[in-house]
Amino acid sequence: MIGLAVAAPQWRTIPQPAALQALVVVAGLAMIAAELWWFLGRHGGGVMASDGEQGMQEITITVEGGYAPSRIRVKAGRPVRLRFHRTDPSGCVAQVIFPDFQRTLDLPLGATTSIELLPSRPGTYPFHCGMNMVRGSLEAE
Ligand SMILES: [Cu+2]
Repeated sequence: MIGLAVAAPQWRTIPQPAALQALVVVAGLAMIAAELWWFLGRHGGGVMASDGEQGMQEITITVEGGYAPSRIRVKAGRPVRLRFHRTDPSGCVAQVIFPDFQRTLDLPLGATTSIELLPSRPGTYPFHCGMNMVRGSLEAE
């Protein structure tokens, strides 16, 4: 029976005031809500692409931590040129994928890279980084 002597408990419960417990719970829930909003929510109403030459709709998207703007509104049935300007060194955003168009675009750091797409029908066409963590959408109306 060696080593089974009663040792002092390593953990003891320190009671906290109910108000403090409630505050921790509320703060935690608020952070979860903020995180869901950040990753899943729709931020703002989207930015309209501007009209360029020969009916081309154009917009420049800055790639820095995310896509800015991330929601791009265009008119359906007309070509769109998206110019991605990547300033974010993270390899995460080195590639942008357009699943509905079966297109992939490599984004060299510090450069602006364009892609032309034709959203033939109204709808929302998502795009995302290579790991599907950074997301945006093309909304054709
Ligand atoms: Cu990524």
